[in-house]
Amino acid sequence: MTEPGTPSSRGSRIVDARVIVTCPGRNFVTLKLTTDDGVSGIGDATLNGRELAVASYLQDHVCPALIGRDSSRIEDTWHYLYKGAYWRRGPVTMTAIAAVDTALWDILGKVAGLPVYQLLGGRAREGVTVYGHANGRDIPEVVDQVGVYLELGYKAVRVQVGVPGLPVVYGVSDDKLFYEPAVAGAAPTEATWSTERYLHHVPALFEAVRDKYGFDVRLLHDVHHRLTPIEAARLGKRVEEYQLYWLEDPTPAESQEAFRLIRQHTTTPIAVGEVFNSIWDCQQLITEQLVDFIRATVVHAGGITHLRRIFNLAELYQVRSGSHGATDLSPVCMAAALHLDLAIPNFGLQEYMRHSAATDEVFPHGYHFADGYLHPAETPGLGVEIDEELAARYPYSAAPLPVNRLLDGSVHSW
Ligand code: KDG
Ligand code: MG
Repeated sequence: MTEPGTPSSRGSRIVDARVIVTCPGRNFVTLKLTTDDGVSGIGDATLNGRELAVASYLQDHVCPALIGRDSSRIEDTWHYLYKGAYWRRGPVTMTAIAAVDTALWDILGKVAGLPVYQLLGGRAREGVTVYGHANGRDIPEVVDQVGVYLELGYKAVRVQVGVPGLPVVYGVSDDKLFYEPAVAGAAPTEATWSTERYLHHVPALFEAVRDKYGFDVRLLHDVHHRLTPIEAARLGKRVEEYQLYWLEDPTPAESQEAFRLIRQHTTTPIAVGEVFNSIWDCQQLITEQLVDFIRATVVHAGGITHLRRIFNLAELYQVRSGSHGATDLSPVCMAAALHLDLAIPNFGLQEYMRHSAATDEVFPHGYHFADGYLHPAETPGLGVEIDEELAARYPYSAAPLPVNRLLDGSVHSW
């Protein structure tokens, strides 16, 4: 047996591990690893509203332990960080592990001279179907916005509408090609919510969009964890005739068995998982086929290595992927997601919210959109870099996510 670390089994050594925090319009945390061969790889470590917790976890606890490690031992490093910390799971830990894992895949691709998807088994499809976000203060505005996305070539569109009597509603903003819920300031802003008003209003949105555009476009909707299981069941049943591609996060998923009740009442497909950070968050959801799409993502679910494990389990139960891809997931995460999306057999759909021009400049990347699909770069590694000089010009600026309250003042899920 070859001893770990003997020359025949060895990749290059990590000699530098650095955390870069930048705010080109919104905060991003990036880990950059460099080897003794001068090869660098990057990983996204952004946890929206809690960025500095991950930066510190990496800087203070992970980076020192990475120096001298063999960069090719991706699986070993994953377990070294997961089991070695003793304290398992959780968004901060799993985002930090994800950043290391992603950077190591990037390095491996560069060393091999191959795009990462080739290392994952190669292309299982021609492109990654993505969905865009049509939103508006009222139904006619959303209907118009759906038209904008169809013109751009999108084959799937998420629709979100303002609710009469509620001043701010998740997913509805003046920005149309991207949406940023985190608001600059030390303390969170507050929103108000009425389930009754929402449930009364939202079915009319689907009716209007289907009336205008027919059934060729995939339609999605994000409930953003705001309903109880029986309310979600009612909504799913009510909108069945509009044939949604998925209804997202209908109820909080800490209790996985809650989804059984929704399932008993409706055939509307269910997607869940953007806040999941490990396979244990969705084991029951998958093995009991309580959902149709798993929306966990590279940056928050332990990197390419662990997310692939989740998708592999899901494949056994005909559950497809539907990875989260909002603007708070940096272009580094998006690039990594695309390589995985291209290679797994049970890909469903990928969220794609465009980044601002400033973000794209800080993270030059080779992935591109064409005719409803995203295509990863064909260059070795992930095909995304960070312009550190430019990044340094945008210092961190606190921006927490909002807190949500019912009309009587009770704190509700946001
Ligand atoms: O940071 C939170 C956002 O990423 C989230 O609110 C976006 O729900 C979201 C989605 O589906 O994109
Ligand atoms: Mg969502």
